Amino acid sequence: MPVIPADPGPIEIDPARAALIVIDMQRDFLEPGGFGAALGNDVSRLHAAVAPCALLIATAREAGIPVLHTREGHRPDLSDAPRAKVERSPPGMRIGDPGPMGRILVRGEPGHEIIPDLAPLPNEPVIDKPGKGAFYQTDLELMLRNLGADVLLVAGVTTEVCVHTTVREANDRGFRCLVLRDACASYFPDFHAAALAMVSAQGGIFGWVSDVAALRAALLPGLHHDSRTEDAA
Ligand code: TIU
Repeated sequence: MPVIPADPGPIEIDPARAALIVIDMQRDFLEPGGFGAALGNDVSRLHAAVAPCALLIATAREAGIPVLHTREGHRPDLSDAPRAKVERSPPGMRIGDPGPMGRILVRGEPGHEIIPDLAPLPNEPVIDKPGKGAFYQTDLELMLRNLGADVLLVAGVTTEVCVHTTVREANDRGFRCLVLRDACASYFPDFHAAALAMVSAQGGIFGWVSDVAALRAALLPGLHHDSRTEDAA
């Protein structure tokens, strides 16, 4: 059984009982003119997670681990968008307002799509969620129970908002969560670091934290080039 080095300690993962959840890697958060920018953020800060996410997704696919993608967004009539959330952005840049990628954070618009580098395969579920947590008002838990998953690999944006909320929701539902630090990103580097520290503190109060290379080496040992072996030879 693969064992992944992690904080606060190693975690054993059965690929047959695991699922990867990639959170909200959408144009609306990663590209200029979308929801993230409308909230006043420097969206370029999220780009560091793209290549690690791509390698993570490839690793899961190679290891036979189901990949699920989430998207944050609302119905075109905004009936599922709470007033408190809509009014958080300045007028003209609110959810539903027109922007360079279509109506901001609205399902079906170009900005709502997952970035092309991380496009889901046709057989991979995409879960549309109205909130920050991927379990709130979605069928994600039903899908995970049907898959027999009890451990979740979690990546995406932003670390302290949608990733954290989802990990907290999953932890309370009895899923073990392994967050891949380099496959997550935040508009605030300090918050990214603090959010990861909060997951693994107190003996792993919300879960475990590792990185994509460590996970890949454990799940796909045949593909792992181990320089230590070479050094010893
Ligand atoms: N604003 C921010 O950091 N995040 C969000 O609004 N949504 C997600 O994290 N996906």
